[in-house]
Amino acid sequence: MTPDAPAAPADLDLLYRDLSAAHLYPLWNIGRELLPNHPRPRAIPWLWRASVMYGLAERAIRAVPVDRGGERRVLSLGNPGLAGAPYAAGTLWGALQCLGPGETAPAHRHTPGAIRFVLRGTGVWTTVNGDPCDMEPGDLVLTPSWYWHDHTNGGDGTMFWFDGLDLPMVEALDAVFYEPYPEYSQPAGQRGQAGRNESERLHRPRYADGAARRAGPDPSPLLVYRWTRTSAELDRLARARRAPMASLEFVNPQTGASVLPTLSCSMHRIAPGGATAPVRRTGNAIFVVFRGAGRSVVGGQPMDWSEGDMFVVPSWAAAGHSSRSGADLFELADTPVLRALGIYREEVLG
Ligand code: GTQ
Ligand code: FE2
Repeated sequence: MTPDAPAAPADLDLLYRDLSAAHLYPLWNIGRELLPNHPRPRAIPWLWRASVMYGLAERAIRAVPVDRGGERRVLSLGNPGLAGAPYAAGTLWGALQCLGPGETAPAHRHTPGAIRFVLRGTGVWTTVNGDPCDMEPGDLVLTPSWYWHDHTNGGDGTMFWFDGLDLPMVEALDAVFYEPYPEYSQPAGQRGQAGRNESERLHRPRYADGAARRAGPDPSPLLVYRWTRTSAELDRLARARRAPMASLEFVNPQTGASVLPTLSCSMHRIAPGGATAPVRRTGNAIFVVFRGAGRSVVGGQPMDWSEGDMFVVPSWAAAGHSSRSGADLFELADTPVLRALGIYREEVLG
């Protein structure tokens, strides 16, 4: 087709005015930001220090009770690139949750799925769809989408753990549902009694060497992965590989897929003196330092971290990790979604 002569500027102005009034946008004026050559997440690489977070959490314990309405004493990681949204990255919620002795956070359920990675303290259990799961440092506890859950501190000290949720993702899909449990909490009995930690009686933990290659629609039927097993598996992988970093993914024991349809959980053990090649991947990730100290370079930005710190690796930002003394890092990512949609990519650099 031969194009007509270009329109006069006045005609164009009129066209744009009328398009705008009709709520239509000409793509040719929107430009390339709609389809950049590679992902350009608004979230930036960022680190939250334990030395800052724990002090504030202790103050929150003294100042704010846990009950219906607030539901949880949670400090959410807010990425400075996200204009005040309480999200660690565009797709991920990350937070530090704490519960004082004798406190119970009320039971509820929601379509966003959640994971807990335990950091400090003892004596808390999370009851997941009627199954009280005891929590100890290094344990991973799952609360899949629409499962009832409440947290009880039956011990005499404060307990802290990392929460990860797919909340921003489910919100972007306009699929958030929420419901309070009809009672304040689910029946759970006391610690040490029978009828608790049932999922562990029925299923054995399973780990993928490196990363799960598959996503699946079903959450893992095993609700708790214990640190002693995870750590032993990391030792085994470290001995077999002799790489700067041993990595495993917690997987569904029945299918080998990531633990939740939307979220993957991994553990990395950096060998003393180890330094990994930078890698970039599609999808966002939150890292939680469980043990040790070290440095990560994320999108060219060096971040020195130590125990309890949390940091974000936004999609497609290259990340390399190193540690002089050795370190254990927990990682939460949205990889299963990218894999399920056929848009996962990764690239090793350097
Ligand atoms: O523990 O149920 O960090 O519902 C955010 C929302 C934790 C929880 C969070 C939640 C929870
Ligand atoms: Fe919840």
